[in-house]
Amino acid sequence: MIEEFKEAVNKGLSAKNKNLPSKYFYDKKGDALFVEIMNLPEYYLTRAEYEIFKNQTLKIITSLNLKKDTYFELIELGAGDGTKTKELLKLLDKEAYDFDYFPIDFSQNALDNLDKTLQTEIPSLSVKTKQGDYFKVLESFKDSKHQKVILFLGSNIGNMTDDIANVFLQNLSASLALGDQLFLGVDLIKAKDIVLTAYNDSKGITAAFNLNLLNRINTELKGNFAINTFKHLPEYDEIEGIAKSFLVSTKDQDVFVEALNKSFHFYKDEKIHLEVSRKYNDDIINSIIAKTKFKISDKLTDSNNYFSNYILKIV
Ligand code: AVJ
Repeated sequence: MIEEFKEAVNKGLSAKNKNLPSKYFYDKKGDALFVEIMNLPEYYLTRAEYEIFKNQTLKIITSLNLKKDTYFELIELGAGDGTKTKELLKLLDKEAYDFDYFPIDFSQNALDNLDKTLQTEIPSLSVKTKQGDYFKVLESFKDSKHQKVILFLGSNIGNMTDDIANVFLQNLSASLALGDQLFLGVDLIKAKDIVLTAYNDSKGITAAFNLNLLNRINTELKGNFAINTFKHLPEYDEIEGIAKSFLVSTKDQDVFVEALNKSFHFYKDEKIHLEVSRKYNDDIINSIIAKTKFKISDKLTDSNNYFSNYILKIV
């Protein structure tokens, strides 16, 4: 893991257009900052998707065409704390649907916590946690002939460029069978002021979340970034529907990273690109599933029209 991080930092900071991958945001401090982000008034995504799970729970079940007498596997990629999913799990359990819930996560700790809360809140639910890489874990389902519903929520897919999302969905589609479904949560393309504010909150939590990556380089790779000489800069192109986060060097400077035995020059106003947060509509969803066996079969949207859960079915 540390070798992979080292490689990524070297490659990203040596590039002409400097960049650092957003997947490294999530260390212990980053996880805690992301929880704070989800509770920010400006960060509408989590609340919008929760509203769908809370207010349209029955509609989720009917849209997925679930039947009480047909066993299915409910598999969640990156389950987190399960706040949204719990609304669905409670109703499925109450109505005696025949299924097992398989939360998949890299973090065994996250899975243990989820398992514990589910055992107390929904004691009769069958939970089978799976730790590891999404595709390695999905491999292990290949021999099962049961109907599958995959949950991939939170617009987490938005951190992938469309090319990468395309490959991701091709791989996912290849590991599924006819009739299997993907329940995909995505943030929708909307006005610039709403999106930009979500990534530029007044308390500076999102800034700290981005700057934490420089902290990680300092502590894990013995870097000497002067954190206060970099500023958070979010951008959003309303036409293409992509939000991007950058850190900008406020002065001309060199940064030394001991683990790489290398220094990196930053000129004043030079940007490091950290994150893409793609926003979607039907056309973009159709374009990223074009080379897969998925077809849009339904979608649910919150009352503000901010966020959608698409049901993509293998046909
Ligand atoms: C968890 C990837 C959906 O892109 O909106 C929140 C992460 N970044 N604020 C997003 C994030 C800045 C978030 N995702």
